[in-house]
Amino acid sequence: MRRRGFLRGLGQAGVLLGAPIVFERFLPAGLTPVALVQAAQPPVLAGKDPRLQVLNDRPVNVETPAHLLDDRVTPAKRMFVRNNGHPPPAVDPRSWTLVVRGESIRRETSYTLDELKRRFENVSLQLVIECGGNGRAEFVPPASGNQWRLGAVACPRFDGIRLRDLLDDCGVQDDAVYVAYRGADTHLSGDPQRDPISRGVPLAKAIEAESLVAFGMNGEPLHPLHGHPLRLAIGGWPGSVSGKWLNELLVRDRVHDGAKMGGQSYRVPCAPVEPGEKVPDEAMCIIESMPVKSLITHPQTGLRLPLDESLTVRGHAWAGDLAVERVELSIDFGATWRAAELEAPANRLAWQHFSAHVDLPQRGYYEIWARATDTAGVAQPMLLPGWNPKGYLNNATHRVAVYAV
Ligand SMILES: Nc1nc2c(c(=O)[nH]1)N[C@H]1C(S)=C(S)[C@@H](COP(=O)(O)O)O[C@H]1N2
Ligand SMILES: [Mo]
Repeated sequence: MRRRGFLRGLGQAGVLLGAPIVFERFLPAGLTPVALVQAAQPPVLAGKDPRLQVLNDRPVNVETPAHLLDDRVTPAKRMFVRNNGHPPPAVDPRSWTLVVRGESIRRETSYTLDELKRRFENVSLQLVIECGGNGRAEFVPPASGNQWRLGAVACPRFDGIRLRDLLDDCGVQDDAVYVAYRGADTHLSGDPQRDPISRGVPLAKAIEAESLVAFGMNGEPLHPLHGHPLRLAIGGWPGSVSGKWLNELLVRDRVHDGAKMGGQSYRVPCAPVEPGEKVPDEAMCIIESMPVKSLITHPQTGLRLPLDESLTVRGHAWAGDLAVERVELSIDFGATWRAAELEAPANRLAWQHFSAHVDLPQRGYYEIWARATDTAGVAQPMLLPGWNPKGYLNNATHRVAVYAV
């Protein structure tokens, strides 16, 4: 029943299948189109690499296997998708408006997309968007929610304007504390009064030069699943602050209290807890900067490599609001480490590429481990970081299996 509502009512089937269902009126109630039945074949998402892994189709949540994140700039077709509700049906960018309002705004103002593009300086920046729950699948005891493994992270180049230029245009009052978003997606319950998600960042983060209101990605309009025609792109913080299908900005005189700001959402215990412990809401703190992390994007785990062939290891590393100072690799389960070549980021809050040549001494099974250290001297943990009820912030070292044959 609910699935039928999802397919019929909200026109998402087109997005999922990549084509309208021509005889949709004859589709029996409750019958899922076979192309969407995971067991039969992976669902096809329009414009997406078919090798992405679908974790959930209601709402749509899709992750990218690590080896498909090898591009320096993540193409839209390989970017993970994290939806909390149902995306709006096809939108007309010409009639789209963004309203800026809230207790701490001087002049409530509405802009068309065209006005945003014409009136403010256009900038393009590569920014890391990583879901706060990336890596959740590894927590023990398990945490509920999408069982993301490694691939809820991407670093595309966003095209847009600076959020601060827009805020300046409306005038921010001295009592402003937080800048929050609302989007045009709808709550899973179908209740139009409820936002699927409405989060934000403190004013200081909102007015950083890298906090963007983006109308494009990699030189193209945003993909429908990534927020077309407008989204926030705020690097280094949990992806949930980068609101998609953006149609409202709220300049608040308090910490924003929208959907998924409170309770246990995107919050971790303010002080460490025992695995499995119940933590009261008052003892949970909002996640801000994401922790230092790295991902090996080549080779693909499980590689079988002739012993006489040299192995190139490649990947990316990022560190929330900070930069990455070094990346080290180990082929002996962490007994010894060797520095990899590490490049500077394309811009602040972009990920950094690393590479190294690795020689495997004899035939057999190896694991390549990667460990990044940020500019504050904090390194990734070898095993799981602090357990937390919702399974956020897993930045354990990435391990890739290689067989020398
Ligand atoms: N309007 C809206 N914005 C949203 C979301 C959403 O469900 N609705 N999901 C958020 C979360 S939790 C993440 S991790 C990022 C994911 O961005 P992507 O789907 O473009 O990869 O979008 C964020 N912005
Ligand atoms: Mo997320």
